[in-house]
Amino acid sequence: MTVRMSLNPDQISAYDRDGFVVVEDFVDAENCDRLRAQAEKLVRDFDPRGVMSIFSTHEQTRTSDDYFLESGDKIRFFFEENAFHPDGTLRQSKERSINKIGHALHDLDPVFDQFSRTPEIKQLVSDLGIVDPLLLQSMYIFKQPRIGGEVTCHHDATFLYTEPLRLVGLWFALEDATIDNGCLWAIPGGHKLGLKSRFVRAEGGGTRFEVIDGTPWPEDQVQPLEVKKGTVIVLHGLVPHLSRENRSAKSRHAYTVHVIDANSEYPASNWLQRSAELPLRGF
Ligand SMILES: O=C(O)CCC(=O)C(=O)O
Repeated sequence: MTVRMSLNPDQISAYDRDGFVVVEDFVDAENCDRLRAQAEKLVRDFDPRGVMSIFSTHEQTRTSDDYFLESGDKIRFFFEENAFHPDGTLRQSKERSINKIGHALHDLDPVFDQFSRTPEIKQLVSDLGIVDPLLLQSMYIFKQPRIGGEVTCHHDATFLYTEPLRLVGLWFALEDATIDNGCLWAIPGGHKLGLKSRFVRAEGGGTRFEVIDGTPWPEDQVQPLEVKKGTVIVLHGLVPHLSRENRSAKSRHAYTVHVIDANSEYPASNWLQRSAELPLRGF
């Protein structure tokens, strides 16, 4: 079987220049909806009692959260920061409270596995120089109406570092993403600024940020990436990006997969680890 180039030369140049490329109509509506339905089913089957892990990109929460730390080879559910009353009960329905599901959907759920391992995606990451791909992590991000939390400016290499760095992020819009409902924003060319920090496992347990370059991001250069359902935004591991709160009445569902190269070393100090029972796989 021959598989067409997934990216044309202009798109590859844009990725090299900007650190990201927006590819419209990469996924058809039916496949977007199939993923949404499967995420809905996973949430329906999830019993939230006992799980008080509130996801936040603010470091204190992440640092203390074992539920998060052990999620690299599991399907786990993380709540919006504002999901709970002070007494620990949910402010609104479970379905409207979850921030994201992560981080091994692509290996443990058959629908996500199939979606994540198409010849088109394989070709796309190959077009970007990933020689021996491994699917490292996946996330289903809800960006709930009204309470969808902010994701502060970061690059993915902070969390998923490899040596040398070979990391491509794929962000699939499962619904239209607009400024109003919390689309991605990125700094074009910001991947050339180098690695800012690493999020690593701390020696005594928990995690810490190892700062490499403490200068702030040039956030005045950030640009909104408003995209239609079915678009994939391809992100270089070093490109700075963020998303703002969703205060609108519309959700903004997205699915992300991060791919690394088996020829690069994946450090044991990275926060995200797997047990030997579920080794990383390619396509
Ligand atoms: O989907 C979002 O709002 C942000 C996702 C993101 O930045 C990430 O997963 O690295």
